[in-house]
Amino acid sequence: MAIRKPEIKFTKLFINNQFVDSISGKTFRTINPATGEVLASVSEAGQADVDAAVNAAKNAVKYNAPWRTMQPKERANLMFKLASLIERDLQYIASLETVDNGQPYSGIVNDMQFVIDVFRYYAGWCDKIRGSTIPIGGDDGGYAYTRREPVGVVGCIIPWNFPMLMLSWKLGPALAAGCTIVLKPSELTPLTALYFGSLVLEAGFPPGVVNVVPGYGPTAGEPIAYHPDVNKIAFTGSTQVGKLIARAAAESNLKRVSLELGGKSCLVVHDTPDLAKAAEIAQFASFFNQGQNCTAGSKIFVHESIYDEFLAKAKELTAARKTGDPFDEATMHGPQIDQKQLTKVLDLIQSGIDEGAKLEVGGKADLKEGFFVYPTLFSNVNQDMKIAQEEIFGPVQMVFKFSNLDEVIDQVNDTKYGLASGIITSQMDKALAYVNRVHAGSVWINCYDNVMPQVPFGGFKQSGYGRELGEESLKEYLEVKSVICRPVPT
Ligand code: TXE
Repeated sequence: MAIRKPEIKFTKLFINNQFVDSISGKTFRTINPATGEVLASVSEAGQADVDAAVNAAKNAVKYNAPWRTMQPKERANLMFKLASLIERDLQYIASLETVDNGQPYSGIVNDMQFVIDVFRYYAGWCDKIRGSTIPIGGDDGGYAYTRREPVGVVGCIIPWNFPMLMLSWKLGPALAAGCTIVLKPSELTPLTALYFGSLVLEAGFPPGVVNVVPGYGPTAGEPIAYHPDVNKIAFTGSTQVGKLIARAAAESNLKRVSLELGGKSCLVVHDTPDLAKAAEIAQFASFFNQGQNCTAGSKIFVHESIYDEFLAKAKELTAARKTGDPFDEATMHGPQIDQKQLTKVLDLIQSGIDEGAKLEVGGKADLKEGFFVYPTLFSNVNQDMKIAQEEIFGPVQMVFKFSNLDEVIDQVNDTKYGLASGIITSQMDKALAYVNRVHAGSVWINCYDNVMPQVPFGGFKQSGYGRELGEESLKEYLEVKSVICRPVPT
């Protein structure tokens, strides 16, 4: 059962398996976006705390440290244990995330199940990471082989839109690979990552394997990105900060980098025997987590033969999305994360109106309390408008009319991003042509946002590089060492 006022048990930094105050003694406040109420004051990490966390992580990944010398199955057992502890506390963690993040509780419960699945999926990989033997010719029995070794200390910098999910997408493969972690959760949602620290301790991970340092981007994130002893950064966030991370890596120690950044994704509704179902898929694409989703399919291209009927259904569904208390079971739509995001979304909506798009539903905020923006629907949107080009990261759906699939693919690709895309059609030739031509890391046919632990996820173009999830993601946390072995010289 949901807990409306979950007790906040951990607010200090988690370094070397201990909860500690920040060295500066500074704290920052985290707020419930549904009410504006201050939830807690959390220790704020700075350079000195990051140094301490990196040092702990560096010691924990040394060749003779317990984490490096244990059997892969022991590493797997720790990860399975961690997954079971998250499962044990699912309702508490989901409640904590609901108050800190604002997504409706039911959605967060689904996220937590996904988190558990991710840790179990990667726990299964621990004893399956292997190299290869490679023939090198000759008659002396010499051979070459490769080893896959942990990349070392991984700095994970994650956003606020799916706090625990983003944590698991990085820590799952990184821990399976044998790396150690310095995690910086978003300053807007630090609470579940700190609770997670307590579960790491309870599960029995050696000290220093996982460290959690909440704080701000420039003062806690940047020191991680520039740190000479961090071997890799796994980042999810804005394209703007992604570029800063890439620069920091280049200017420091050429640490490895994987970036999961913004998007501007489209769903094409070409033809369908069930228009209501297609409209529901489009609702999920645009409005899931209040549109605060890097894969948000905010642009819906609908074939002219079904456009009028689709738009009518989209209006009805958008207007019916119940907005309000994230703990209410009927709620489909919670608040934006903070005032800054609310203002950004409202400004973009206003730009759409000013540039001549037709506002069909919503378009305004509920200013009573919290950061609520009503689900918003536009038609008559032009490709050149700001709302059609920029990532809104808010609850805005745009419905476009098209007549021919070739012309729509050019419009779908007309963006600096390339994260995700979808098509609804009963004609497989159309779907496959779409898959072939679209520039996106994930393409969904007759579904949207269908993400699972075993399937890689990531972007083309300025949506980033590297992949999360699946076997693919493990490679981001492993170095390949080539060994050439010849007989003893006689
Ligand atoms: O992101 P930031 P913000 C997009 C979305 C949103 C916009 C701004 O369009 O409206 O970005 O959101 C840390 N060095 N996405 O400002 O700043 C920061 O503390 C190191 C899409 O919240 O990128 C946080 O932990 N780290 C995205 C993380 O980066 C720094 C999810 C993300 O924050 C830093 C979130 C620095 N200089 C926003 N500055 C997605 N891909 O899902 C900030 N950070």
